[in-house]
Amino acid sequence: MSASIELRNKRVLVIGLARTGVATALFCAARGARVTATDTRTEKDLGDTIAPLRRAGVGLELGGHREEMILGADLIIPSPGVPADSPLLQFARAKGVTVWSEIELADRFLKGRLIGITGSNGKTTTTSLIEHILKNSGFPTILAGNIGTPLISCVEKTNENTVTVAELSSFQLELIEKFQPNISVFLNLTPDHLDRHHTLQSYGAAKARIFENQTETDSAVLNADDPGTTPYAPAKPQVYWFSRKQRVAQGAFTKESDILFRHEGVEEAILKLSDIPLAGAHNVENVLAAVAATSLAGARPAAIAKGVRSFAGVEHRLEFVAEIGGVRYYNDSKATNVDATQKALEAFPGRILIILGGKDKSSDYTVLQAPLREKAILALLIGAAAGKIEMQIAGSVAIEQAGTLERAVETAAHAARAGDVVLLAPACASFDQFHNYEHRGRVFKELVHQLERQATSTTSGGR
Ligand code: UMA
Ligand code: ADP
Repeated sequence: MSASIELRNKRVLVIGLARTGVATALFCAARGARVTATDTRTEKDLGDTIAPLRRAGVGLELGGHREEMILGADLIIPSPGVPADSPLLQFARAKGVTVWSEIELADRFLKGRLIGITGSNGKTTTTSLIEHILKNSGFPTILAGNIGTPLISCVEKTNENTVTVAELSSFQLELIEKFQPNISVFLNLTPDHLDRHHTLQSYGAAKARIFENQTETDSAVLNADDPGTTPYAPAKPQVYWFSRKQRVAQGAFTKESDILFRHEGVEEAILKLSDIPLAGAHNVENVLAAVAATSLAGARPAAIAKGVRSFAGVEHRLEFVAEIGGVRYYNDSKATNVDATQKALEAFPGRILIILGGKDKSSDYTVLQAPLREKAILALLIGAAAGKIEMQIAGSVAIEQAGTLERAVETAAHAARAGDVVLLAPACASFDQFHNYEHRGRVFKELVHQLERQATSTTSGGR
């Protein structure tokens, strides 16, 4: 945790009025700051969300941002959705105005300990698992951050005993100053959000800022098997590794059928690989990271093992939906980048009918050629990226241009036979056809449940 600051009478400008902005403006106003909040959306677009701000005396500038607002501010807190290199924020920096993300502000007020988790994929799963293990070990925990609850909205609930487990995105980490988790986890680095960060290097550097202010009394957990993250190993905090492939000097690793934690030369068996209830090697990595972080936080091996065994997974992440006529359906709608889709393909032995497509994020789908050739029997393409994907995976697997999710599920159900897997792991964002990935996942599940109902009624009707 970093040093607190006095907000009384500070002129704070909050940019963006969704979850982060509303929580931040209310927090600052409650501490006596003179808060102005601005959004490109109009009052009509924002609807009821701004009523509490008005009641708290927050000044509102809606329907756009003006440079004059910058000149009148001591501190600017943009929402994660506001690009850090936007002309407005560049202007603020040029004028010497402090620009912080909301996690920087929150960290100055949080009590207790903070565990921060970042990476390209697996953040939500690992953050949820760490919190689940610690809560079941008897620690008073809070789950927050990029997972959907702004860290700032949790500050009041913390005390000296609290362990706050926070998912952290590159958008949040790129605008920190003294943010300092007690335990940091950097899971992996693969291409994503290149529309915002432009290069993998600047995306990785933003994430690696999680270590920047940690000291010798803090711990950092990194993936020894991921060449994307190992170069970011920090000098100051105690470094712990996790690995599926090798014994590590300090940290968590697999040995035959066991997961062990090694600390100060002592190795302790924590659980069996067969205890992990989630599919896929990538989930073994998430469990290893969680074993390291929770061991460092003080959880006992038996409690960690119990926590892993009882973890139900998170909705829309390789989520089992139903088995119909021997065909298993999985919803991995959160596979919004190529790496996550590749991991989903690797999680099954073969004969996969995969639904791909949606809104492209300047991704390179040629990476999918090899796993598709090896594991898939049919790719059903949907959404705006379907044309690009077809060009980039051509020749690796049979392709069907399905257009919509409805058509893709229908076609897959006809083409699949007992033993096959129908997998929604689209490698794209959802915004071309859905509100978000949750919406896409829910629509998929409903379509599968419709098939299930039809199958049941056909079976019972035939009796
Ligand atoms: N806006 C402006 N000016 C701009 C840009 C946006 O006023 O130049 C306004 C928009 O009109 C809108 C608001 O800003 O009203 C949107 O802000 P936001 O997108 O930051 O929305 P929040 O609800 O505050 O959500 C953010 C995170 N969003 C993003 O990172 C894009 C949420 O992560 C996070 O859960 C939440 O804070 C709480 O911490 C979402 C996400 O997609 C789930 N994250 C990315 C990911 O996981 O891949 C990083
Ligand atoms: P994030 O919060 O980083 O987006 P999630 O846990 O929500 O991570 O998972 C996002 C997608 O990545 C899902 O498709 C999931 O199956 C996949 N995934 C989960 N863990 C990993 C991992 N360690 N490496 C690669 N992909 C992963």
